[in-house]
Amino acid sequence: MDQGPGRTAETRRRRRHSIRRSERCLRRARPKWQFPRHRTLHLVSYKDWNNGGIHKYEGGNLSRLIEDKYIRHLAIKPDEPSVLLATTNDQPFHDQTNAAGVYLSTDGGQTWNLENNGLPVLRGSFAIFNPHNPSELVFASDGRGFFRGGVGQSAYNGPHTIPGAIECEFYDNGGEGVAFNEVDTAKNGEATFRPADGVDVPNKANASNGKAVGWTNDGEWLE
Ligand SMILES: [Ca+2]
Ligand SMILES: [Ca+2]
Ligand SMILES: [Ca+2]
Repeated sequence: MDQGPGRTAETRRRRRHSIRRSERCLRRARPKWQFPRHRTLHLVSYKDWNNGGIHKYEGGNLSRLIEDKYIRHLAIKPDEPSVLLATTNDQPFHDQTNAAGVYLSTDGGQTWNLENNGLPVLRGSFAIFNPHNPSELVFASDGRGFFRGGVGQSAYNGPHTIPGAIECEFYDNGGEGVAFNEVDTAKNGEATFRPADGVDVPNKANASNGKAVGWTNDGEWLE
């Protein structure tokens, strides 16, 4: 049906307006996403026969942290980025799985240990740090349900040399009930220092390292 010259002109005007509006939106949405060279990225390469494992991209360089090609998932401890948790998986039709279980590194991926104690199956979809309690691990097995565990105790900012002075605020990694016990679970003092822990660490100009442990109550301890 002939819509007449007026309708056609109106249609063209609307189309031009629509195109201009789209262009304005695109200009606004033009990506400002840049890839800073100082950004650290971890990459999991699953079942890559030549390059399988976990790679780290940092400062423009790519390095492989571990070569197990059955690593399926990686988690980074939110409050301690040097603590890494890697889950392995393999097809369940194998009589004997090639998955090795769960790897844990506390030194940024330089060394790894298998932490499979208590796990009835080595295949897993993922293991993560509980966001509400980063010292607790949650393992999602492939076929046997979920399991909870804990990150072992390890030196914070260590290893430390003895004899020598060790700052109280450098108590061990491991969390509540493992490396320390806090009666007042709220965090007093410097909120950004080891923020996941309830240990109270005020900034003090006259304290060694500029920090101390304060607000101690009966029954509280740290290691
Ligand atoms: Ca506290
Ligand atoms: Ca101190
Ligand atoms: Ca306290």
